[in-house]
Amino acid sequence: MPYPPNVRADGCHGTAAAGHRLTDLRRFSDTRGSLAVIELGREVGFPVRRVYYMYGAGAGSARGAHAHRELHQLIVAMQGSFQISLDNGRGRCVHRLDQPTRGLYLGPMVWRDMSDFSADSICLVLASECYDNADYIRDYDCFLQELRG
Ligand code: T46
Repeated sequence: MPYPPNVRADGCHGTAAAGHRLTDLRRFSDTRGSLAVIELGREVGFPVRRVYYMYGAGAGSARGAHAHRELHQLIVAMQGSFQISLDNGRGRCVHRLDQPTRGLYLGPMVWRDMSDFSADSICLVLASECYDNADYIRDYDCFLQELRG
């Protein structure tokens, strides 16, 4: 599945957690405020079949700790900020999402750990598939085995 044209690699080098990309969302700002756009074929390269969001993070909250076998996702910090650590079995990197105009694309087989949520954070996720528990790999050793399998 190709990346949309304006999606770029950032923050990580070489093989460090390949399978993800940061992308800048189009923004239209005027005296009324700002409007950001996520459109198929531009900011997102997969048809969106599901939208969910996380909010109300408590101090020390941690989420993720899994990878997906098939799922493609675009993650945006709509408000506030959080940290996301990525691992593709060959390299690792960490991003802090803190802008509503910055999206993080995650492809299949990337382990993610999310932490350090600000209390006001709202994390929006656009997903390529409906919820399927069988798509999750929640054991890190199994993740590595599947990568090498
Ligand atoms: C991911 C990270 C970034 C549903 O019933 N439907 C859904 O679409 C989702 C996403 C979750 N759930 C249920 C399953 C669990 O009982 O909501 C509960 C919490 O889900 P989970 O523990 O998977 O949440 P996170 O924040 O650890 O992970 C979520 C996504 O599940 C995952 O795909 O990549 O956000």
